[in-house]
Amino acid sequence: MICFFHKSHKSHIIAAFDSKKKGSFTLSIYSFKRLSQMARSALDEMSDSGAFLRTASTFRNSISRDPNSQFPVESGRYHLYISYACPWASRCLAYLKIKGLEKAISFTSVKPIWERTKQSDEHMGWVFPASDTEEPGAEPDPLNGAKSIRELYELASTSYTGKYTVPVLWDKKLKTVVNNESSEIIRMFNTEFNGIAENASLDLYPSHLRAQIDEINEWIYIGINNGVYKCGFAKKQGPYDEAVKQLYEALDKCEEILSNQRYLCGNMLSEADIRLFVTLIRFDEVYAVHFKCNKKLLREYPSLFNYVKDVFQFPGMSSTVNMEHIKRHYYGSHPSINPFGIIPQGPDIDYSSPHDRERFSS
Ligand SMILES: N[C@@H](CCC(=O)N[C@@H](CS)C(=O)NCC(=O)O)C(=O)O
Repeated sequence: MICFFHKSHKSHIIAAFDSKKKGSFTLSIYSFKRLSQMARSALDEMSDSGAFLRTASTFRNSISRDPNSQFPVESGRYHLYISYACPWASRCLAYLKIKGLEKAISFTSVKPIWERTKQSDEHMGWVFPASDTEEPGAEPDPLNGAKSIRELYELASTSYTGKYTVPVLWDKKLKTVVNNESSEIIRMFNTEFNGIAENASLDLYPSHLRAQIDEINEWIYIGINNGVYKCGFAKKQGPYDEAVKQLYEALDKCEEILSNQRYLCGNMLSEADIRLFVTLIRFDEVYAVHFKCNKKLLREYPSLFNYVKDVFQFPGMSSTVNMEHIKRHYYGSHPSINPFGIIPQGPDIDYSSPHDRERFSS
């Protein structure tokens, strides 16, 4: 789905174009009264029909191998701000680790639970700990001494009115946000840094698979990656029911593909797998309960469950999964869904246990 924004004086209009129904351009038009000052949090991204609608990212620059570009590849110049809780940020961290970019690109994780970002308003968002020891896994901002991700966006642009999301790819030299859209950051990490990446030969978006990866990404994004959020943030039964239907159709389709081959595009790991993994690893621990995705658990899909363990055990991947941050974030940061912030104890799955996926390797 592609969303087009029209900014009028009083409201934002979004026309949603569903590429699956070719030709039906104005599938739906939503009047965004509540978004008239732009969404400040995912919890506000709601259409009048009670469906969750994600707004587009704002900073869309690219790091390039071209030395004359605005953001050229340079070891040590860029920094990735993440939350271990966030699936979109985690896919960037996964690339950073599995491509061997740790020496070239530094990274910092924020605290898992959203807090007030300013005394002067009510905004709740990502904040840094005050010290290295306050929150294991999270660190104070080493570059700008910022207290929150919001502060970074405000440093980068005085006129920014969008959401204060992670990931943020930061340029230390120009002191600005290069890009805050994970689907673009992972593509840069895959190719642009190959001159300095320790694992440059790993190509997760090879030219012969690009069309297939793009096609798979689209229905997995709609049905699963964003689909779980549509289940969880729906404010009416109809949009929830529709999101659940799409989610389980997509999961069933993945199960079928993965019962015949090791990965989504055959027998090599690709971008499509990393994008699916970050949602599936959160599924039974969080989405099944918190987002009401409980028609079937991941553990009840034999191929998908073993596949998640397989990807988790790919060198570098397990270090990108901090289940404590994941659980504390979701259950602790959405009071409209879980008002008392109680964190369920289970199921505590061991993703490092043996899997059966090697049978597909030649
Ligand atoms: N399009 C963005 C989405 C990132 C995103 O939604 N991040 C969430 C965390 S999972 C966030 O930071 N939300 C802050 C908020 O909603 O205020 C991407 O893929 O990079």
